[in-house]
Amino acid sequence: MAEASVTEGARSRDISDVHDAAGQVLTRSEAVTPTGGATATEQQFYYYFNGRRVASVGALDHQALNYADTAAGWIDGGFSSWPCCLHALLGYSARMRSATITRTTGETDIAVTVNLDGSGEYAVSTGIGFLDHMIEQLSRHSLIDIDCKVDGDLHVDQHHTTEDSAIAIGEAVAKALGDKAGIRRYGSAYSPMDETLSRVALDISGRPYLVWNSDFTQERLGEMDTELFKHWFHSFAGSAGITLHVETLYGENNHHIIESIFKGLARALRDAVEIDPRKGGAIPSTKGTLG
Ligand SMILES: [Mn+2]
Repeated sequence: MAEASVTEGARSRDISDVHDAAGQVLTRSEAVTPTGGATATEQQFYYYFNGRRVASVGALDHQALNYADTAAGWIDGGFSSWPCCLHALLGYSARMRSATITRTTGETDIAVTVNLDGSGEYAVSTGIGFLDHMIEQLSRHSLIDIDCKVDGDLHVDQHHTTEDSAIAIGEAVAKALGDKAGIRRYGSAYSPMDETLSRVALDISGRPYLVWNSDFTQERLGEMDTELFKHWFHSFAGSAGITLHVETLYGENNHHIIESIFKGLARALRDAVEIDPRKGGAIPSTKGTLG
C-alpha cells in the first residue's frame, strides 16, 4: 500500500479503484496552500505509487500533468491525460507486462522472454540466420522486447526449431497479456516493402485461426525453407490465441514478401496489445472474457 507523505496540511486519500495487478494502490494527495484563502488555482495534486511521487497535477488542469516518474526517469509533460499517464506508470513503473517460457523436448531446448511494454530490444538466436532476421523485425517494429534462444535439432531439419520458436513466442505473448484487460484487442497494418504490399489483420480473440494468402517462388531464403513461414504463423496464432489474417496483395521479391509480412504482424500486434486508456481496464468483449 502506498503511503502519502507530502507537505504539512496536505490531505490524502487512496484512489482504491486505481491499482495494478498486484493490488498496489495509487495514492493521491491534495496539497492545499496553507496560507488562508486557498483557491483552486493554488492547489496541486501529487500522485504517489509505492511511496514514490509519480506525478503532480494542477487542480484546474487535470488534463495536463506536469511530470511523471517512471523507471526511465522523470518525464516532463508528454501525457495528454491522466489515463495516459496512469498507463505509463503502471506499464513502466509497476506492471511490466512480461513473461518467460522455457521448455525442453527431444527436438528443441528453448527459452523465450517477451516484454509487451518494451522498446523493441531483442536478442535472438535460433541457429537459422534468416529466422533470426525475421524475429528481430517483429521485435523492432512491435516495440515488444524479445529474447529468443533456441537450441534445436537442425541436423534433422529446420522444422522443429521454426515451429517451437513460434509456439514459445506466442505462449509468452499470451502469458504476458494475462486476462487482456484494457487492451485494444484488434490491430491491422498495410506493410509495403519496395514493390511488395502485404496486409496483416489480427484479433487477440482467444480463438486461434490463420488465413494465409501469400506464396513464394523460391524454395529457400538464405538457408531457410520458405514453406516454413506459413507454419511459423500458424504455430504463433495457435499458441497466442490470435485470429490472424495474412495476405500479400502483390509482390515479387521473396525476401521482401516475407519481411513485409513479419513487419505487418509487428505493427498490427503493437496496436492490439496496447492499453487503451478509454477502456479503463475493461475486458474488451461483451462476453466478459477473451478465451
Ligand atoms: Mn531483410
